[in-house]
Amino acid sequence: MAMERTRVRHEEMGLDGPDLIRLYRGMLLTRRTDERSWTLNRQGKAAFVVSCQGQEAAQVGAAVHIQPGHDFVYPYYRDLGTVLMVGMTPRDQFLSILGKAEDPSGGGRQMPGHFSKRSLNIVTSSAPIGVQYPQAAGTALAFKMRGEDGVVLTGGGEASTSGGDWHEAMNMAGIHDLPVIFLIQNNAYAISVPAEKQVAGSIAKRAEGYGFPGVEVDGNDILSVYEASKEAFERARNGGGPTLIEAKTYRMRAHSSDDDDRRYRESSEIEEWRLKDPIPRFEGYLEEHGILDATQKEAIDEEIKAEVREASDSAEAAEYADPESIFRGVYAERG
Ligand SMILES: Cc1ncc(C[n+]2csc(CCOP(=O)(O)OP(=O)(O)O)c2C)c(N)n1
Ligand SMILES: [Mg+2]
Repeated sequence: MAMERTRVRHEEMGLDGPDLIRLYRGMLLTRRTDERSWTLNRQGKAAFVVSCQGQEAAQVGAAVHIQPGHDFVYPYYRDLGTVLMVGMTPRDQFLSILGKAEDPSGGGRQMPGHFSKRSLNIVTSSAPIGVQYPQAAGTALAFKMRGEDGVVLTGGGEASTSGGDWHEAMNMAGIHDLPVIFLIQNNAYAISVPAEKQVAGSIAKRAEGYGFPGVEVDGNDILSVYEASKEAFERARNGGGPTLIEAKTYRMRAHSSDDDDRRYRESSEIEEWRLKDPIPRFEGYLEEHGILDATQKEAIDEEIKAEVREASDSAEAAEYADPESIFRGVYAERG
């Protein structure tokens, strides 16, 4: 009797080798773009940057399910991996942090991390934490009223769930069974405030009170995020309503380029989490299953580094935003 080979984890999820490499490349492109952003900051060329290092799995594993230009995305400032996966480019990121006129997010006049690109239905967030949530629920309501099968992905950090906006949006989503996914990246800190001083109980379990499913996943394991998000997207697209996903992860860099995290956390804690870095962790999985070897890994990294370098050079060479444009979109212009 022929023994049937037991299917491995990714096969159970319907993923093959090329699918896994796509996820891997998404995370690596995010990491290299993020690293380059820090370099541009330290060189004095980019005034301010926000980093997503450590959170790539939580972002890429969910964003891969988005249908760009059809679904809507309401990201938060740390969602570089999300927006790159949906189709923004490393050049878009560099144009933004360098204040260049071509920046799609705000013509070089918007605070970095406030991602937007109209063609991809990526909607800019405002600076106050959590305002994206009611907007996302509203867009999901529009999809529902029009009878369209679009899905809205929104998210933020664990501290964004302490504000009223999040609860109001969760309630609306629950009442109207809206096609919206709340992806909370619980990265253990809100600037210097540890999660235990910010979050009461479990975030994931709060969904039950609003009448829809909530799941907690290992946010540093891309396959766990992928699987939970796949189910959430299918449910939303098929009229089954919202999902809350709490991805447990860790912010490996300081809050922003203006923050000194040595003042509120031990470097040993960061080192511990580095061992759970989602990228080497996924490399281990890919190697174990014969999908990636050392030579291929190096080739992919070289290719991505070259892409990022080129994007950075091209953004540096682009024109700065015209200072005269500062009031555009803010005040009415004289006719
Ligand atoms: C309403 C409001 N309060 C405070 C701030 C200042 N602020 C900016 S980011 C941040 C931390 C948010 O932490 P979290 O939601 O966990 O996201 P993370 O930065 O950790 O990814 C705070 C307090 C703000 N922008 N808006
Ligand atoms: Mg946080």
